[in-house]
Amino acid sequence: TGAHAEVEFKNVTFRYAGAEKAAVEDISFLAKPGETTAIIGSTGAGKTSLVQLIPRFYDIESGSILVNGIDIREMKQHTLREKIGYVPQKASLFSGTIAENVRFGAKDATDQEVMDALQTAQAIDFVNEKEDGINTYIEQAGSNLSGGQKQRLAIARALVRKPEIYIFDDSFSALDYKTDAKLRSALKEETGNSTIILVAQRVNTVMDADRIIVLNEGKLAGIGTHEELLKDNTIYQEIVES
Ligand code: DGT
Ligand code: MG
Repeated sequence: TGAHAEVEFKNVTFRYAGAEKAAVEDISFLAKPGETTAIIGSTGAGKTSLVQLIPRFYDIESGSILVNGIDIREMKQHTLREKIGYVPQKASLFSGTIAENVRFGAKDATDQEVMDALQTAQAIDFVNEKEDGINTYIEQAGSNLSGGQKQRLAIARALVRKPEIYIFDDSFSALDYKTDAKLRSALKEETGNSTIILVAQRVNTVMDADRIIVLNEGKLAGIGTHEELLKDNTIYQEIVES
C-alpha cells in the first residue's frame, strides 16, 4: 500500500570522466520496497559512486538503473529526485535553527512533523536538552554539534520528506553501537514500504539488512544475508575480522 519504489541495477558500469578504471563495474541487484539493502566495502570500493547513480548525479556508461521498472534516463529529473531522500556522506548543515535545517528537506513540514523526524532519527533527546529546542541556532556548519548529532539531523532532514527511497551514505559512522541499532530499528518501524539503501563500513550496521551487497574495487564481490556471506564470502569475512 502507498507509494513505493523498487530500485534495480542491471549490469551497471560507471566511470568518472577521464578515469582509466571504472568506479562501478557490472553491478546488478534489486532493492525492494519495505526492505533494507546494505552496501559494504572498504574505502574506495565504490559505495558512494554507486549510490550517487540513483539520483542521477552521474550518467552510467553501460547497463541500466530502473525505478519501478522505468529506466531513470526516461524519467524527469524532478520526478526521480522527489522520490529520493539522500543523506550524503558529508552531509552539510547551514547556519540557522535546527527546525530550519530539518525543514530544508520539506519546506511545508509542521513543527510536529519536524519533531517526529527528529524522534525517529534518535535526535529528539539532545534537541530537547537545548534551552531553545528545535529553535536552537546551529553555528556555521554545525560547529556547536558533535559528528553524531550532525548525522542525526541530516537523517531527520531526509525523514521529514517521507520519500519512497532512502539513501544513507555512511550516515551512522559517528554513532555509538547502541544509538546506531536504535536508529535502524526506528527506521524500520517508521519508514513503512520505503526502500532503504544503506552504505556502511562496519558489519554491525549491515547485519540485520535484508540483503548485503559486498563491493570490492568497484565490483560485486557477493550478495546475501549476513549469515550467508559469513559462510562463504572471503571479502565479507575479512571485513568482519578487521
Ligand atoms: P569511502 O567513502 O572512503 O568508504 O569509499 P567509497 O566506497 O565510497 O568509494 P568512492 O565511491 O568514493 O570511490 C570509488 C573510486 O572512485 C575510488 O577509486 C575513488 C574514485 N572517485 C571517487 N570520487 C571521484 C571523483 O569525483 N572523480 C574521480 N575521477 N574519481 C573519483
Ligand atoms: Mg564513500
